[in-house]
Amino acid sequence: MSLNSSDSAIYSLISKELIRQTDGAELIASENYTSDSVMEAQGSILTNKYAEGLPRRRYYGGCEFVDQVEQLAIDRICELFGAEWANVQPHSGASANAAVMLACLNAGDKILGFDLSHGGHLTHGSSVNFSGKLYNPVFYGVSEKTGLVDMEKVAEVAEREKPKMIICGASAYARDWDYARFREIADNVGAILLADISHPAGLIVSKILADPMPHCHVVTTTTHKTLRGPRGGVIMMGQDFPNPWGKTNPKGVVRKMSAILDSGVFPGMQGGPLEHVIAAKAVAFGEALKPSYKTYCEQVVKNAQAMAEAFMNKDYNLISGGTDNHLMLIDLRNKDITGKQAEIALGKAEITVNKNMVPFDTRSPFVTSGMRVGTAAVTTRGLVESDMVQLVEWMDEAICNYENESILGNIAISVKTKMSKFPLVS
Ligand code: DSN
Repeated sequence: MSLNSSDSAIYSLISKELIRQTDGAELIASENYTSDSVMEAQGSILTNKYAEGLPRRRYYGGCEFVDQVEQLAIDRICELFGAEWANVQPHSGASANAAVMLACLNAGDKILGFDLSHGGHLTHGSSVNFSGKLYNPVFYGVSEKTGLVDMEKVAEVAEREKPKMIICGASAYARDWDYARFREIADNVGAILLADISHPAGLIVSKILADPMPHCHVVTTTTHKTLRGPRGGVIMMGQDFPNPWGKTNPKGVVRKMSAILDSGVFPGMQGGPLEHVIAAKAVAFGEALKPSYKTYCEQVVKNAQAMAEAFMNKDYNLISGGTDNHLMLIDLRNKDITGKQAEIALGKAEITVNKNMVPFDTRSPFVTSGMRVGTAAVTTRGLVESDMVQLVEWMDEAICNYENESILGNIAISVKTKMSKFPLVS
């Protein structure tokens, strides 16, 4: 029976969301549009299957096909990143980080992460998150002057605090990372180095940004941002290695890090893996292995740079003065508008962004002084540099007239007309 016949309420809401996604310009930096093939895999009968364990080592029968699905996902992500090992079961980036921390840390251990209010992520030690409640977080941030991660500060805090884990990576940072320097700092204090590359993952595999694999002990990512797959997470290692704590298995053999991380995911953090999502991940990884994906990622960055320049030409203050990746963080304080007001006004103009704290922000996370904008999704729709300039024109008009419903309505019509020329999925 079709969904429309069996549950018209949900069918109707999905239809409305389809129209919302089709009509608007999606500039939330962490979102993207998957292909029809990814959605077909995710919407498949694999959702019916329990498969606790790993390929060929399950706690349930009937896993012969999901074993092959999961192995393909593992093989493809390893090929994509040049990784020796991967676990594709984490349900999200947050779950991936939780599993790594569970595997590598004890409650109360110190972790050093990028401050959430400077662009970091909740799971890198925020006091309202498991990572800040179970572990003992200390932070580094950006320099107020340059907006760049202050590597001197990273080294200084690491030396002073001797964390067990150092986390590099962010949710709202427009620049590349010096993974080699982070590793040096981690080695100096005997810390495990975790890179969370959820945002720039696609740009890393496309060799546009620096590669964390040779430098970081463990790498996590989501699969749905620049990677353009289904919502989910992955854990990887460039090279598997014996655990530094000398943990042994029941036979007295020192366990590999891969075994410890695998058990951090299951049974540590999760139960049955979502094999339908893992199938969709495999499809997305297959797509990312094609040359056309690299072309897409190159366009994402060209679009971000065109958009950054257009904003700066209109006197917008971009943290760090530009972007190396797919996103920019904009301090709106010189425009006399809060992040919250900008998000609402742009929403009325059919342009979706998120309000975001900026470094040294004095407003709360519910109000904020900034907004974060990204180009991954609109690039999937087919927009190019000249379209970015047009979008900035409209965003600026909306921000300057954020209380004028009629102007916002007119911009919405222009945005819809434009976006109607760019089909949603392929
Ligand atoms: N919510 C994601 C983002 O927007 O970056 C991170 O979890």
